[in-house]
Amino acid sequence: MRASYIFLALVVACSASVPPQGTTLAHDLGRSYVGKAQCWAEPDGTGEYHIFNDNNPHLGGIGFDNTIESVRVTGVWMFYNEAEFSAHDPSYMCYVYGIDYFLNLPPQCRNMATSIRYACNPYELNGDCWAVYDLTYFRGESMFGTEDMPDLSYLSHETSSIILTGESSWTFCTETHYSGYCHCFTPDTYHEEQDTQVLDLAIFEELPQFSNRIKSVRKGCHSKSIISSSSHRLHHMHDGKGGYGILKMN
Ligand SMILES: [Ca+2]
Ligand SMILES: [Ca+2]
Repeated sequence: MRASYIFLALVVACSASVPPQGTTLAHDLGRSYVGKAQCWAEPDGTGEYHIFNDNNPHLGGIGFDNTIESVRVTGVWMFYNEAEFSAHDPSYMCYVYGIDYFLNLPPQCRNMATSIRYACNPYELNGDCWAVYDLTYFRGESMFGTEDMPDLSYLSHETSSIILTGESSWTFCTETHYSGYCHCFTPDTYHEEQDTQVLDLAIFEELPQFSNRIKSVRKGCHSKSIISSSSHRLHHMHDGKGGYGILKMN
């Protein structure tokens, strides 16, 4: 699988009162995380907080369930109403992205998160990367990669949402080894700059024509069929350093 990495559901958290724990994997791999989310239990960056560098499928395990109200993020972070990166009708899934971007969460996202997950490559902020999810709205199983992958069988070919970071387009195909019907997805949704850091991002929270049909992904644009980011977000806010989206389950 070379430079493609399957998301590991690591619990990596530290708090004001507990020394950092669980960061050894990054060191073991000779890498360090660039993705970061500081999450507070109260608005305006007040109250108890935890700093996350990687996914946490059960915030209740650190006594931090249904309480996050403000965040400061680098990278793309997903906040789910339920454990294991899940959310069901009538609840919400929220994403926040940016570079050292502070946000008081909007009402639908406050005191809601039960699991959180980072999107794409946690070791490189704007590396060319694709992430696929087996459910819409970035729920369920996930994997990401930084190179071609001729067979997305890890997700049982059930990709239903996609996030891209970096500047490269990626071509997703309905058959393995880049055959079948292929469509070019471009990271053109948001572009953030902060000092010398850049974050390019594309959000495809649904794949109406291709859900559960994608079987391979190849770097670059190898199709005349260009897929634009969908516009089904209930609400989205964007400013110079980052932004957020609110997705209502249905
Ligand atoms: Ca709270
Ligand atoms: Ca919840």
